[in-house]
Amino acid sequence: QEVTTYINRYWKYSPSPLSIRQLMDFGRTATSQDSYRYLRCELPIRLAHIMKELHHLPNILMEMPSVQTLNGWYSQSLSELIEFREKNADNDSDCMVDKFTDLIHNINQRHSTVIETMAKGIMELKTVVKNHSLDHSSLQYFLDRFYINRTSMRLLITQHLTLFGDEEPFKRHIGCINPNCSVMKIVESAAEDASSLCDQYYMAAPKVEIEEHNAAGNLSPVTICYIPSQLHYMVFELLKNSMRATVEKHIEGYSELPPIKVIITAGKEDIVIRVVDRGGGVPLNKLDVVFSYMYSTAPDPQQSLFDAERSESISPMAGYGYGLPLSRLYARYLNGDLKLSPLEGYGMDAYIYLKRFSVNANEVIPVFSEAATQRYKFGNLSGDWTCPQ
Ligand code: W6P
Repeated sequence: QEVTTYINRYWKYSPSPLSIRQLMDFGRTATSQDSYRYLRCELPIRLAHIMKELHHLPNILMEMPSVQTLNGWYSQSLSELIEFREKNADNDSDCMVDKFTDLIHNINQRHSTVIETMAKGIMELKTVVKNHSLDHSSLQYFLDRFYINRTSMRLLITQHLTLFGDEEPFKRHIGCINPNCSVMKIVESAAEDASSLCDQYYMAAPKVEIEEHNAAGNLSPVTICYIPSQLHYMVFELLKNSMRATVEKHIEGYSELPPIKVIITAGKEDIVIRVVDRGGGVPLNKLDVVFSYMYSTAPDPQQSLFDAERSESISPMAGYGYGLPLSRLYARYLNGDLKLSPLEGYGMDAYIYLKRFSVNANEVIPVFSEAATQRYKFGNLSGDWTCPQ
């Protein structure tokens, strides 16, 4: 089919990941034509890479109605981008740029419910393969890559739309990037949001105590050049989980809820946000479940809104949904990480690692290659260690 030809043609090019620094410089100096020239190449390349991967999924997953729907959206968007590009190969006129801006605005709209739709596909899959004959780790591997790819494309498109389109930019922001984002302010507002949600659910919420240590000078607040909406999403998610665990563990106690302690640190390379709770933790060997899409226990993934970019983004208090795995992807997407260290029976230490300097906050995006194919063919190779139970 036509789309397959397109995929194979654009898959031959490697994606060009940017750093937050580059995105910012670009946002400050580039014209709408520059942006248009970059995106009309880069978007089809990133799309082709993830579609190639989508087509390597086990047939059983591809056959799920929701995954078919998704595949249709991706095919449509890739075709639109490539046909636009090939019709207007050397045409940089303002009118072309405007048409392109409309096109990617529509693409962003078309893909706005991708996460919910894929979650629905996984639910459909679970009703078909009852006994988990599907390799869980391959699915996890794919979804992590699929969602990072989507995040990356949405960021590029949103940057273009806020810089050159009708989308209203924030004051002092470069597109969705705040070059001087106060980590303390983000943590405070995430704590407020989590507290009020927790309060609605349980009529109680633990206090959040926040401390800050800046190795570059104890008096200066820790700031970072980052996408505030993504940072808020990650901190909110950790705090929500800590609050839920704390309230549920101490629900029958008459003593006060132990507070959640947050410490913000800045070193030479890293900014770390540590969230410490006394919510009882989890056993180390159940940690994977907390990050699993397949074993997600949230009530109904369709009901919740997932995107960090959406201001109304609300996720349910109950169960492990997609919040933690998606938060970890946001951290990893910009070359950071999110880690959990449980103290079973006692509580959890959670860490968000961020690159302090925007030159190091590079996009980390999937590339479809031989290595990825192997991963799907053979699953997670095992057999070189014994398996303790
Ligand atoms: C707990 C258990 C848990 C899971 C995920 C995140 C935070 C926490 N805290 O006690």
